[in-house]
Amino acid sequence: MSDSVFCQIAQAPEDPILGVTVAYNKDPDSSKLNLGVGAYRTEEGKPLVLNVVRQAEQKLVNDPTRIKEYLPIVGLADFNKASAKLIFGADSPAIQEKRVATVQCLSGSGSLRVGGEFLARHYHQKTIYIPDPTWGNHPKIFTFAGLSVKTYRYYDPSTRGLHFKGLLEDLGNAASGSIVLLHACAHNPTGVDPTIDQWEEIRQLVRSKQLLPFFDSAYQGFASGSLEADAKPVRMFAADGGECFTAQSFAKNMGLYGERVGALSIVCKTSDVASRVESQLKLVIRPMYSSPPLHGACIVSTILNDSNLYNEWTIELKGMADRIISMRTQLLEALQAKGTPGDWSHIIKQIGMFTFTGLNAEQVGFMRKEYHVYMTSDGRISMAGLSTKTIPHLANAMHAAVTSMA
Ligand code: KET
Repeated sequence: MSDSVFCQIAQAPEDPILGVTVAYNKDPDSSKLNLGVGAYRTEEGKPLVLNVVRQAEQKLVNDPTRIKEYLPIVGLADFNKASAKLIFGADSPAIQEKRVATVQCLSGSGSLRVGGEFLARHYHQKTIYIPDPTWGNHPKIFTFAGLSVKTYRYYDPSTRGLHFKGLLEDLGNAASGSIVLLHACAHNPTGVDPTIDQWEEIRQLVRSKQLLPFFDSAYQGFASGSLEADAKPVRMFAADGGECFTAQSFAKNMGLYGERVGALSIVCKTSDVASRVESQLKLVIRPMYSSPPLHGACIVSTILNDSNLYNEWTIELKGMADRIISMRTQLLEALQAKGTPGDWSHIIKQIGMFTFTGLNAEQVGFMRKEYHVYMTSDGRISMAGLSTKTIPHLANAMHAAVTSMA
């Protein structure tokens, strides 16, 4: 047999986030704990399919008129309309004036990728500013979409809070027209969000410098438990009449991770521009994956367009958010009870799925080796993967890491 044509190919490293699950799955230890990927678990440590999702699926299965034809390139119309309403608000002038172009995409990641490629083709500025730090896939998605990626200061390790001054300086120094990626809420990985007053300052700066805001909304409802409160920053930008991009994911807030359902919305200044933008989005999507998948969009659309299911969803969503918040208190209390050195109050100040612990890569490695606790090497833990039962194990591991490796 001759050598493979790929014999020179190098072994690629695992993904920094999804690779944590790969390593976790290989670990035979029964006390192992996966706090890597941001995926919700119940108190029993099990993945959760929301009750409303089960109901919506039942409705779909029981409806004999449902068919499996291709969706249009832009996806399911009812899903697109309802998604835009969810993020911009039912009374949004931009929606009423038909200034929003919404296309169904492959979850949040696909929405970012389609938005990025559209910008690379049609926007005069090719630079996108992303926060430092940010979700690890952002720089890759935008680079492969054809944009050039720069960072703006976001997090201050000394305060474990927002580097607001640095953020304003860096965006203030960005070339006019630059694209700015903003996490709509529950910033990943830091769990640090601007206050509403800070958002207003950011908005004024963005508009005065004619920067183009691109919101990544992967956690609507997960930060505060309220869909409305978590959408506030996006709505402030949409309300000023200026243009903005939003990538929405239903992976977390409906627990539809594997269904890959999300939406890209582009708010334009006129309905005429919005319809031309939509026509060009189709030219981005068609050669990439032709059209999006049907099932997840039908589930979301069924829930968003039925007031009973919608109300039930908000309750289930609040239940998930509240459980995460209670994990924060419990972890802080467990560390305090052990007298773990350091100030851990950031655990309850941070918001959303993650705590950015401040543990370094060496401590993270120690916790994996000695305690079988898995997390990303930047010290991020998924609070959604914890339960009352597993908190003592995590607190022991953190205590040991801090005291033995300080
Ligand atoms: N944006 C952010 C900020 C984000 O954290 C994720 C996922 C996504 C977009 C994409 O999600 P999608 O499933 O494409 O809708 N974050 C978690 C999972 C992952 O890395 O894929 C995580 O950070 O663990």
